[in-house]
Amino acid sequence: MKKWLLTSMMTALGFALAAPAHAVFIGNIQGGTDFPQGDISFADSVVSYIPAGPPSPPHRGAFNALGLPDYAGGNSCPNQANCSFVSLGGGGSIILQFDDNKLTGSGDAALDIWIFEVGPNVEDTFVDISKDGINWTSVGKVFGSTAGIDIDAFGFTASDLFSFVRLTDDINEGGTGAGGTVGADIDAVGAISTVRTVSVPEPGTFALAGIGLLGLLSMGRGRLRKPCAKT
Ligand SMILES: [Ca+2]
Ligand SMILES: [Ca+2]
Ligand SMILES: [Ca+2]
Ligand SMILES: [Ca+2]
Repeated sequence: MKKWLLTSMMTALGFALAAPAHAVFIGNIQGGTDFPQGDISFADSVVSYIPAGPPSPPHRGAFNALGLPDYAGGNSCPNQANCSFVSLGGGGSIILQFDDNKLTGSGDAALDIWIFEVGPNVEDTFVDISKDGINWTSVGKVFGSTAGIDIDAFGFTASDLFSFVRLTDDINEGGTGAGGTVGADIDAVGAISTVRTVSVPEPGTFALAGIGLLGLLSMGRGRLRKPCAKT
């Protein structure tokens, strides 16, 4: 069976494909770190965004904190679509969710989560994590720029699975006055220690995939069957 066909069928049936075998360095022009699980490590959706201040409209695109870091040095964005970060404002906050992965501890003092805070001003950000989006635990703060936190230091282990991260600008640090990018500026959030999660297809999807698989196998058999020798 062709490899692409097998891959497509495995994906349709909800199997996880093998994770990268080695850590991949991922960062922006201000820094980064190795992410053993690659691209999936990053936050996938915005739960809430409560800017304070607030920053100017081009710097209020909460979606700019999702996915891979992409800050390249532009500090005054023309609009949200052409911006790489979201500004929280003095004391503002954002809650991000991991959809295809979960943040975990590492079982040691290695850093587990990395916050990409960007721009010329170093702006401290409080970090809280949650398994259910309701109960939160503070894991301290990052002191601006791109930086990581070891969540094992707060009593967690590799068996703790977190889906939510809340970032809150420290109103007593960094720029607090008026300005388009007041408060911490978030480009991306990545889970260094992470597990891949696999969505479970609906029962109907399994049935359809199974029928499709049987059909493909019978087609393959038909093509491979040797023609009967003429008598
Ligand atoms: Ca992800
Ligand atoms: Ca750790
Ligand atoms: Ca700022
Ligand atoms: Ca970004």
